[in-house]
Parts: sequence; structure tokens; C-alpha cells
Amino acid sequence: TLTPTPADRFTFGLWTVGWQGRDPFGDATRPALDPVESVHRLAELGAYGVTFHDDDLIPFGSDAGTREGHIKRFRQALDATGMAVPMATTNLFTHPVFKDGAFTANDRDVRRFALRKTIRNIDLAAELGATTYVAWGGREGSESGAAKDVRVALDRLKEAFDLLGDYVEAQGYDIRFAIEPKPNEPRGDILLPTIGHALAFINSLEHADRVGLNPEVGHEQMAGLNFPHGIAQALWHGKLFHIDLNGQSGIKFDQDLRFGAGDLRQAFWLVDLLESSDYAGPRHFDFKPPRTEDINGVWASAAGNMRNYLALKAKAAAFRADPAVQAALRASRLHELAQPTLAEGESLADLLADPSAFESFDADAAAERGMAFEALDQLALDHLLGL
Ligand code: 3MF
Ligand code: MG
Ligand code: MG
Ligand code: MG
Repeated sequence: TLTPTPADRFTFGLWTVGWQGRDPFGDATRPALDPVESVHRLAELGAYGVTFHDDDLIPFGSDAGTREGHIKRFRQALDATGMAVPMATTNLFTHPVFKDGAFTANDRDVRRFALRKTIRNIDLAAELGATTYVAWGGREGSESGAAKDVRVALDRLKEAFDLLGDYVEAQGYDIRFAIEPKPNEPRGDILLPTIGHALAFINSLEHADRVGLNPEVGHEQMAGLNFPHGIAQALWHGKLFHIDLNGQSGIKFDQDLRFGAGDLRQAFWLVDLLESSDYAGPRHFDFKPPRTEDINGVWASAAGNMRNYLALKAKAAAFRADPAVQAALRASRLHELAQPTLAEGESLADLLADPSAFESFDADAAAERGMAFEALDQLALDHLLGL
């Protein structure tokens, strides 16, 4: 079935359907959307929950009373619809104070403000039951060489995550952090530009177990990388804490198309991977309904994300169940990749003493074996095209 239900665990950022279409070249094309309305409309469409930046819910600079009012209305909408808030995050990029970054701004007072802003919203995230706190460092970067000492900036970034980890531990919150890599935009170059950079960085943190990734389809593809491969490696490290699903057509500006638009084949392999993995978290959409759309187009675009995910899930299941595919997988020797290179009980010394592994190995004969990958891939395309 292509009709989503909360059991599918689809979630949306308030900022996605709420995007007014303001871009670097043009003004907003849509009026502001009340978060309460978004919660109700997304629930009607079959979503499981919503996520938010502090400023999506409570305009920057609101006084305490106004803040409480916004939170109260939001809670009422959640209660009325049964929508969950599995993740929250901080806006550390819109206000001009963050023009040179937040946790890695050269200005120390800006860094201290960024930490306080984040911690305030972590408290709200915990109150609303979120278990993942995303950190996208969109302004952590530079446009020029000497402006940022990257090694020192990474010291400051580690300091920030260590302090945030100290805080959630001291509070006893059931919250893990998920770093969201992105190569560029809005900064010329952003720190932790890819999944791989972020994985390496996490290893140096005091609370490394509490920190994982929130990779976004389009962000890796903006760097020309294979997103399913990146997700597979994140899973392999046990670091896929959350995911941002959307669409992107190649190496260009951050398109944030609805999921399934853009690189459809990578979307297929991604769903195939996620659905066969132990990833149990939300399927979270971080997309932008194009600024050509009116409010009806916004909801059509939102619904399309879920429909495309469910369609690809069905296609991937049919692909894996197809006997022709199973035969093609054997012909491509995937089962052999799953066998350890040393036999059971064999030692490195045994390998070194095995003439069939080297002295009498016929490299030319082995090189003649076809891998039969094209037939396998054509079966995938046949399934995807519904042939
Ligand atoms: C920007 C993004 C961000 C992050 C968000 C944290 C505004 O390209 O992807 O969306 O996803 O800040 O979840
Ligand atoms: Mg993004
Ligand atoms: Mg994007
Ligand atoms: Mg994102």
C-alpha cells in the first residue's frame, strides 16, 4: 500500500512545509505557516511526527511569556493529533550573529551564546520526548584561507560537543546527538563536510557513544558521493542515529527536492538498504516544496515524499524476492564476499604457506571470470521501471 500510516515512522521538519520560498535571488512566495496547522495537516497525511529548530516554533528573541504560549499551542496540537517529536535541533545559522559560525565562531561571546541557545532548546526537546538532537553546523566554515584556523576550530567544535554531552548526562536525558555533515552552502566550505569527516571527528569526542550522524541525501550528493554507500558505512560503524531524506540532481546548489525526485536510482538503493538494516529510527524528510508551489502544492509535495518511499520499499522487496535476482546475486558471487578471506581455523601463517593462494594461483584465469553485474543491475532497473 502507498498510503502512509504512523507505523511507517515518517517525520517532517516544521521548516520544510513551512519554507516560504525565500532564496538568495527572490523573496518569499508563500505566507508563513502556523506550526499548529502543519502538525494537523501532516497528521492527516499519515505522518508519525514533526521535528523543529527552536526558532521554527518560537521566533528568535521572544520573551519568556510569549515562548511559553507558543510551546503550549504546539503541545495541544501534538496531543490532539498524537504526533510525536522524535528529534529537535537548534537554529545556529539564520540570525546575523552567526555569520561566522556558532560553536566555531572566532568571537568567543558568540560561541558562549550558541551553547546557551542550544542547551535551552535541549531542555525543551527532552520535555517533548525527543531522543535525538541534531547538530547541523551550517555556518561553521569559511570563504577564505586565513580566516579560519581549521585545527583550532575543530578544538572548539569538540569542546562544544563535550560540553553538550556533559549537560545531557548531568540532566539524565535520554538524548543522543546526530551531526549532520554538509560540504558547502551557506558557507563556501563547511567543517565536517561529509559522512566520513564526521565519523572520524566523533572518535575524538569525550561522549563518542552519544554522538552519531544525521546524513542528508542531497548533502552527500552535492559532493558527488554515493549516498547509499555513505549510509552503509554509517550503519557499519553503528552511527546512523537519524536521517534526512530528500532529492538532489547532481553536484549543484542544495535543491532539497522531495524524496524520490532527483537521483531515483540512489533513492531505490537507499530504501533497499534502510529496510534491510537494523535502523529503527524515523524516516525524516528534510525537503523544500519548490517556491513555484502554493499551499496546495506544499501538501502535494509533502505527500509525495511518503508515497515515493513506500513505492520504493515495495519495489525493493519485490527485487529481493525475485528468484531471477537471487540467481543473479549468486552469479555475481555476493555470497562469496560474505565469506571471511581466511577459512575457519586458518591462520595468517597458513595463508602464507598456501601455494594455491599465490605460487600456483592463476591470476590470468581468475581475471577471465565475468562478474555478471550488468545482468544483476538490469534486473534492478526492470523492477524499478515496473517491466
Ligand atoms: C540545511 C539542512 C538543515 C538541517 C537542520 C537540522 C535547515 O541544508 O539540512 O535544515 O537539516 O538544521 O536538522
Ligand atoms: Mg539540507
Ligand atoms: Mg539539502
Ligand atoms: Mg538536513
